[in-house]
Amino acid sequence: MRSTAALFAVSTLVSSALAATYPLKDSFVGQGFLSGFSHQAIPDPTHGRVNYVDQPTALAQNLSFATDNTFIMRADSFSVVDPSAPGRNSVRIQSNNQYTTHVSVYDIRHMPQGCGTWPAAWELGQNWPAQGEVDILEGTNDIEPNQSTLHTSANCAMPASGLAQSGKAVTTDCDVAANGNAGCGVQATAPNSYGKSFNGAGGGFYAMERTSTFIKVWFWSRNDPTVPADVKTAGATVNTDAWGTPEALFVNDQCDINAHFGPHNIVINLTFCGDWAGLPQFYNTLGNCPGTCNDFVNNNPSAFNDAFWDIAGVHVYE
Ligand SMILES: *[C@@H]1O[C@H](CO)[C@@H](O)[C@H](O)[C@H]1NC(C)=O
Ligand SMILES: *[C@@H]1O[C@H](CO)[C@@H](O)[C@H](O)[C@H]1NC(C)=O
Ligand SMILES: CC(=O)N[C@H]1CO[C@H](CO)[C@@H](O)[C@@H]1O
Repeated sequence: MRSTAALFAVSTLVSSALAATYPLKDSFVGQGFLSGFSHQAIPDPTHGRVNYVDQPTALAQNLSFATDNTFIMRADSFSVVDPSAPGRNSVRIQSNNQYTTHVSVYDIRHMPQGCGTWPAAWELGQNWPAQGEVDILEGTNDIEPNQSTLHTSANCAMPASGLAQSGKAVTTDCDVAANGNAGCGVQATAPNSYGKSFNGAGGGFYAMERTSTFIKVWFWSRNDPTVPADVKTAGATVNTDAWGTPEALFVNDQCDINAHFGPHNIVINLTFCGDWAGLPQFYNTLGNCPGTCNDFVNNNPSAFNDAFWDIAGVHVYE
């Protein structure tokens, strides 16, 4: 009995250690974003005041800019937009590869800020909402929280409390048809996790681990002494067991994760106004922004000087 128990304990340890160690699959750095991702010149389904441009246009207007170690993508900050035009020029990129069980690490130096901005780093399937959506970093109008959210088809929910996460569950039904597509969201409590505070600290690291039984999101500010070494410097593997309590934990108690999440592409975008950022309670009240969102975006190009992503790298382990 004793030796069986000991053997069992050893094999459990070994398999859980293996389960949390992932080898590097794709590393996107600098010009790698021009070949590993596609610029998507598509309309915003959430009705943003945006005109996403294709890669040649983005490069010609310097809205996308790549060197060996930097990728920048941003809003047009030099044009007044005609009210009859679709919106302010901006960039949306989507990874060419898809991932199921994986870890993605986002090393971000600067995220878009300013009134009317709605930036997001997220992952989703080609068939929405059947294949699900994981919003890793998303917000509007410089309002600091910092929220991670799942959006799914019916019958997927999260417990309201009792999870091993440092953030706070704000909504629990992940079904896009419930609560006006609020999804199941967790607000971060970490300082500097969004907007001006994030940028003031030199940005930081977001990481997401997705398995068939859970989804976790972590955040570390740039100079946080607890940034794990394998997050700070991308290497051959990551070991998520050593990363501590995640900001957000989504579990499969009331949600069959395999059934609600298909193969995902990584998407990084910046839209303006629309169904979230443009609502008066977010734009005017919480965001403290003037007038109406669409007018502001049309008429104030220089207000978008800081509406850019500066990405040091996105690393995917599988
Ligand atoms: C851009 O990001 C926001 C936030 O996730 C999203 O709601 C919106 O639909 C996106 N726009 C496009 C075209 O993907
Ligand atoms: C394009 O943007 C980069 C990064 O902001 C900047 O360093 C560079 O000078 C810009 N190039 C031009 C031609 O404006
Ligand atoms: C830095 C920051 O704004 N953190 C916020 C994250 O979200 C929580 C919950 O809403 C806020 O209390 C924090 O201020």
